[in-house]
Amino acid sequence: MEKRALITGITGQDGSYLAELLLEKGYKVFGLRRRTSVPILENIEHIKNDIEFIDGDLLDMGSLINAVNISQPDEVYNLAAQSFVGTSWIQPVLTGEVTGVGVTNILEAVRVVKPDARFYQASSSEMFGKVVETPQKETTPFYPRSPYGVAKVYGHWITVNYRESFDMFACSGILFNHESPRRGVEFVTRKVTDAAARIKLGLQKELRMGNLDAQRDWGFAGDYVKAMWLMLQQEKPDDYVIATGETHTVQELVEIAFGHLDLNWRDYVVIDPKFVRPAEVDLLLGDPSKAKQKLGWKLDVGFEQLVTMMVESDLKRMENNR
Ligand code: NAP
Ligand code: F7E
Repeated sequence: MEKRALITGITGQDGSYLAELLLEKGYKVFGLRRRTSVPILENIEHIKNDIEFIDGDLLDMGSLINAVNISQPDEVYNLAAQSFVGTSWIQPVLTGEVTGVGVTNILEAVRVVKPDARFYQASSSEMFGKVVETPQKETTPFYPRSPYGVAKVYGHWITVNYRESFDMFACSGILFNHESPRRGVEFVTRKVTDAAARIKLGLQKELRMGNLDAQRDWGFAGDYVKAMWLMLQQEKPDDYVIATGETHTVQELVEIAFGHLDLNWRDYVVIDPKFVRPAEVDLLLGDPSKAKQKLGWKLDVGFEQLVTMMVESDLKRMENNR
């Protein structure tokens, strides 16, 4: 029988790749969508006619009950969040409500309406923050460094708690940074690839950046949504770290992106304190051994391939718009 999935955050980067994956697998896909004055469907324009949208918001419990009721899902993927770390210092309460308590809202809707649905929570390597061990794995204690990280720790533990309290099939995927041409332009990878393309085409003169020494474990979003699906196909619910097992500095990212377009990044990058965070996560490096062994998950796209893919995509988009 056709499987049914409800995705919150379907208009975001991961929602779009996950929807593609589930449609390819023959799922009936429902997407929770917030009301906006103009539709933001850029990431899912190509598949929008295959998705059944349900209006709702993680802050509005009634709308979530309605969404679970209409979709009667076998699987629920909670990808919705205020997901930008920088904004979480400017809107800490909203971030706590959406990214943290919002998880309880959707878990409650599932518990009340369709308790046998399998549930995926989009947890984050930001929970490790000021890391207490390297590499970070499922057993590494959390030490979040931003209101976003703090909210994600709440979301993680409430997911574990619903699994233990109500015997729900609830999984928490602790995903390290993952990127793609569909990444929001304020995140560092896309900010850099977009700027490099603009500078190459003479549309921008400089790139203002924050801390170039931060290190991240960056993978490709298309590979990471496969891990989300795999978690919900197992016999038992569990938590998994999803990462590449490699770390790179922001400076390396800049070098590769500009170098790919034969530009010397030092001629264009300006450090601007505005982009330096009140508390930084200096180093993230994940250990994906458990996911590789238990889920059979593997990566297809490496770091350099990811960055050049994003540069090429931004360049093409800008050339087409000229
Ligand atoms: P994203 O592109 O920022 O997408 C976030 C989605 O959440 C958007 O569809 C957004 O809708 C929706 N949303 C925001 N507030 C909402 C609300 N109050 N009610 C309902 N929907 C709301 O994020 P992403 O990169 O795809 O990440 C997906 C999830 O994984 C997020 O929970 C993020 O925190 C988490 N995560 C991401 C990474 C990563 O590296 N990408 C790593 C670990 C964890 P609009 O389009 O209407 O704004
Ligand atoms: O920053 C540094 C910045 O904003 C990466 C989200 O998806 O991944 C993401 O969170 C690093 C940080 O992502 C700029 O200080 C330097 O050290 O791309 P980012 P993030 O904060 O790691 C995790 C796993 C999530 O869960 C989140 O949802 O880059 N950096 N200069 C800069 N960052 C930005 N954005 N802009 C700069 O100019």
